[in-house]
Amino acid sequence: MERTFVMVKPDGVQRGLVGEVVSRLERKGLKLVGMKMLWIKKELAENHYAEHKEKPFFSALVDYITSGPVVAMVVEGRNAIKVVRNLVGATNPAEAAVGTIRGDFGLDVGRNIVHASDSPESAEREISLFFRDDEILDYERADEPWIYEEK
Ligand code: D4T
Repeated sequence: MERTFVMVKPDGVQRGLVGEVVSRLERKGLKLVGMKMLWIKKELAENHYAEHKEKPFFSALVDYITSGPVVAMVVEGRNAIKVVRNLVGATNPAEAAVGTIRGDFGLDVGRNIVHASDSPESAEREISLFFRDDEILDYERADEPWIYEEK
């Protein structure tokens, strides 16, 4: 099983899409093992997006992600990192496939609704930026035998 970090960004919260995003993850069979609402401070935003520090869109990106509350999640499942990236869709919602979250709900790369980790390294880094160990819960979902043929 793999864990990944997912976040409904301020535009997703303001547009009432939290339930839609969570629902798509749950219906896929992925398990929520951590969840919180928070208002990201500048320092955490700069840390989270450190890889983009030199990019021209960096300060707009930090302003956007700190502009309102977000919902942060840890999501678990087989191949969760890749599976969630596929559910989320391409970075630019205008180009994201129909059926993905960004493809169905967005138009602008600077308002792309949701974040998801893109590798095991970034998942580990991002989970530890947003969650303490005791905020991530270990439990079985009742439908797991109906989602996975083998454990
Ligand atoms: P995040 O990290 O937000 O899930 O998005 P992605 O993983 O899909 O994409 P990314 O890291 O390449 O970009 C991070 C973030 O920057 C915004 N962005 C990106 C932007 O505003 N203008 C741009 O030209 C690019 C490439 C969107 C996502």
